[in-house]
Amino acid sequence: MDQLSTRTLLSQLAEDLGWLEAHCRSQPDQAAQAGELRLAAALVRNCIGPFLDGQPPTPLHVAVVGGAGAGKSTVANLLSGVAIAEANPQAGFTRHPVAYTSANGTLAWPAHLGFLGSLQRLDQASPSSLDDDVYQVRRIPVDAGNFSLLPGFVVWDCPDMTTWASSGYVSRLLEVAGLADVIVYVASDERYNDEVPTQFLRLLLQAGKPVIACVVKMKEADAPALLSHFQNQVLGGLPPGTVACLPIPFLPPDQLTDYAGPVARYRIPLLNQVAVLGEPAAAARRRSTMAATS
Ligand SMILES: Nc1nc2c(ncn2[C@@H]2O[C@H](COP(=O)(O)OP(=O)(O)OP(=O)(O)O)[C@@H](O)[C@H]2O)c(=O)[nH]1
Ligand SMILES: [Mg+2]
Repeated sequence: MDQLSTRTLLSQLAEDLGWLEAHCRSQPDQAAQAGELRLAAALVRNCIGPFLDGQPPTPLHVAVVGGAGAGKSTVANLLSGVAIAEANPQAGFTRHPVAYTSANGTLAWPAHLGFLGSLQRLDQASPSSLDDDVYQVRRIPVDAGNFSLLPGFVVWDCPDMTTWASSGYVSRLLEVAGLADVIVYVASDERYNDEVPTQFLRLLLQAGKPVIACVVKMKEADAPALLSHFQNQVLGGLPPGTVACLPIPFLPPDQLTDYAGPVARYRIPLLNQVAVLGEPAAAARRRSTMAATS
């Protein structure tokens, strides 16, 4: 089959899934199915489509997801090695996906129409609290004194799925979840067992996404017990696919932005896990695509 007919068929499939999703949204008890269909359409648009289109495997995409205020933007900063994402005490602050990539890194976005669905790329810098169907890309300066982002990766800081308002923007999160080659799931000490983020994690695991779970904000002394509880109570009831479960205790504010300081103890294991999942890039992308089709 030539490339044009493959693209036409895939756009048709994504469109049909979108039609089914809209149908489910109009039924009071079909919200979960609507979410599954939205993710399926995102997998077709952003993962299967670019693969069949012969797009290069890099950059690989890391999506940071979790409940409102869990610490996603903080973890996106840890991954990036620079305090560039707006961490904010207001739960539900990040309202659209923001991609972080190193200034000299490759940024070969899939060229065909339909990439990231209805999300438009912002052409000027805006706060991540902008509540619109958009995404933005922020370049991390190479001389920012950071350890730089892992080469070949883009980190996506995503909105939540737990606030009342999130029903208006959860589709933005699902769009990037479909794109992701690696999921970093952030669970905070107080809310690690909440139902909504746990069901969302289940959906991603069912879709075959490899997950690195970060349990955050606990006292350092409580980390082993909390991690074991999270593994038993939460991960124990979910499909396999969580490749690592890492603690990131609550750090004093001044340590949070000193990426060479004590935070490196937590940052480096996280980077190592991401790097392992991306090696080699072509195999990682093939794995994402195979999982999306099964
Ligand atoms: N001091 C300190 N503050 C933290 C730590 N982790 C998270 N925070 C704070 O917790 C608040 C929420 O963190 P964010 O990273 O913004 O959480 P989020 O998941 O991105 O939140 P939303 O975008 O609102 O869903 C912010 O004020 C962070 O500065 C930590 O280890 N130490
Ligand atoms: Mg945030």
